[in-house]
Amino acid sequence: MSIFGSIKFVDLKQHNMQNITYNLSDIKERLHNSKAVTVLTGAGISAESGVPTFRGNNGLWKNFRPEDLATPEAFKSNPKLVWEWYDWRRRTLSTIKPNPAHIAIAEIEKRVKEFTLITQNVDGLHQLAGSKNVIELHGNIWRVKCLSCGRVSENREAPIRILPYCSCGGLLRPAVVWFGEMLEDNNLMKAVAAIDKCEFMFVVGTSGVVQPAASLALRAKDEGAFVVEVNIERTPLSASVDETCLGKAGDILPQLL
Ligand code: BV8
Ligand code: ZN
Repeated sequence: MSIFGSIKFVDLKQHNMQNITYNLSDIKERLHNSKAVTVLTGAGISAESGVPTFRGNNGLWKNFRPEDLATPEAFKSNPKLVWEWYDWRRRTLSTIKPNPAHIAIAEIEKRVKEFTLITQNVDGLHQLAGSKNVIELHGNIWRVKCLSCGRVSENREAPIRILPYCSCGGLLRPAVVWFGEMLEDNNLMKAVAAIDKCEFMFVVGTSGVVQPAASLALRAKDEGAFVVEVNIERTPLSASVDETCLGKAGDILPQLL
């Protein structure tokens, strides 16, 4: 049975923890005393690099509905439109650099005994910033997968020929996880294992809408970790975490070093 079955999608309502307000120095102290740290990031951590988020007012989805583009059905019915959207994102990304938030997370990894970064982002900016132990829950926009032979390869062409084909003649798709698609089991297993053993977790720049990623934050809380959310606004996770630091990730995270 896939790991999926074992991930309980926790009902947010169960978690109406009172927010205990901690100041940054207390968070810093807890972080530095933690042996195992996990970070979950979403599109908000790349916002200050200039990558549009998914649900913000300049969000990627503003002009499209997720079901229009990021689904296997959409790709099947209109691969050209879906590739035009990904090509536009790849071209935007090819001029973009990691921001201080990405860099701070890569620095924290160097200072912590056991560190796991779980990202929902497909932009590869964490690796560019120097993060090593990265689980890309939703895949990576710079990898492509052949629909015929299944080969996954790196492809950094920007612009990419539309439509792109594999050397075997098969049509290529972005190697990302679309809505309605299963996450790769081993990614999810690694993420859950890291969550279950961590003492401290950051949840940075995610609206907490997409599952099963959002549930990972609640699972960490259930397993006794101290969970700190960093976001410019409150989210459905805010009522369940120990602390929500309201502000830009690029301002808050570097202060923890
Ligand atoms: C699946 C890749 C099994 C493609 C993406 C319950 C259980 C299981 C499934 C579901 C469920 N409920 C619903 C589902 C279905 C679905 C889902 O979650 N739907 C949502 C919309 C309700 N989930 C799935 O389909 C997943 N698969 O469950 O398979 C299965 C299959 C069939 C049937 C049953 C079960 C697959 C989901 C993966 C989808 N792929 N991306 C691509 O990128 O093109 S998701 C996409 O959304 C991105 O990865 C993105 O990262 C992710 C989440 O969004 P966020 O990262 O949170 O971004 P967002 O814009 O929403 O928020 C940004 C946040 O940053 C905001 O809060 C903002 O305030 C903040 N911010 C902005 N600036 C800053 C900042 N914070 C700090 N500093 C700043 N400067
Ligand atoms: Zn092929």
